[in-house]
Amino acid sequence: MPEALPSLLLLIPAYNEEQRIGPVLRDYAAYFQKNFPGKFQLVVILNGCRDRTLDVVREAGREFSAISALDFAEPIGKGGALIEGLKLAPLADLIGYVDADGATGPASFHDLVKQLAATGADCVVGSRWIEGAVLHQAQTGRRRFASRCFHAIVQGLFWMSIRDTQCGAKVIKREAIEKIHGQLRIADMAFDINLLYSLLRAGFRVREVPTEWTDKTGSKVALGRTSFTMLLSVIRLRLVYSPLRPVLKFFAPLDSWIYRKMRAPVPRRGRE
Ligand SMILES: Nc1nc2c(ncn2[C@@H]2O[C@H](COP(=O)(O)OP(=O)(O)O)[C@@H](O)[C@H]2O)c(=O)[nH]1
Ligand SMILES: [Mg+2]
Repeated sequence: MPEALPSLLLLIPAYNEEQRIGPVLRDYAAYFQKNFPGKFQLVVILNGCRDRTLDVVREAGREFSAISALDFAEPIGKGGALIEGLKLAPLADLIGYVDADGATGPASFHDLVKQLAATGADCVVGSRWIEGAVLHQAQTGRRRFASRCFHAIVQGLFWMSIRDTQCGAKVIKREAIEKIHGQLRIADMAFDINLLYSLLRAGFRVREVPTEWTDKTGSKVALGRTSFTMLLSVIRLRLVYSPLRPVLKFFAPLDSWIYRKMRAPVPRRGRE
């Protein structure tokens, strides 16, 4: 009997993306309909959008049946949206995610999927910071500087040796997601560190491969506030995996207060 073709679930977290997401959804759906032999599903995960993002996604869904939306009223953040989206892992063999602005094009994302099969890794991370990466439009100087400071801190705390943990394009095998999902708790932009560290701790192989990137205007990142909460989140995550873990409970009220003050999504309680 011939082996069944692998199926792919692509998640796109979206917050107030009415301006950027429409063409991206159509490009992805058309590309994968034409070029991907297995079943393809694209789920946009929205939360608390104050614009017409949901209508834009539904319009695209009427044109392409592969597209659907999950909408949450609460401000669960990009990480929270992905934690919810990853609960759909049983729907497919491979689960990936990209940003709503099309910074990673469909062919570049498809390349990550191919690399997963070619390298035998459990997770493939698109990277803008290793040799071979093609930056059609690089991030701004301030963002690149912040990115390298963050990388140095993350490397000092977790020793993962992944140069670009923050690129919005990743693809992971279903079994790996199912195994580590209970450890996902970071709801802000530092979510990726939580995901990657959990995968590595569980013994899964994470492979960083060069990708193509076209930075887009209209970023949702307020650099100062976002960097501060990301820093808080990675320190918090380090404590979760240390003998000092009980201290977190003691500081929980203060912790939640700071996240709220920063208008950032409060970390969840992990299930493990
Ligand atoms: N669901 C959800 N998605 C978010 C939130 N904040 C950002 N995103 C999405 O995360 C992705 C990356 O955001 P973007 O502004 O492009 O970040 P940048 O490219 O790093 O500046 C986009 O798809 C955003 O719509 C949020 O609070 N909730
Ligand atoms: Mg972007």
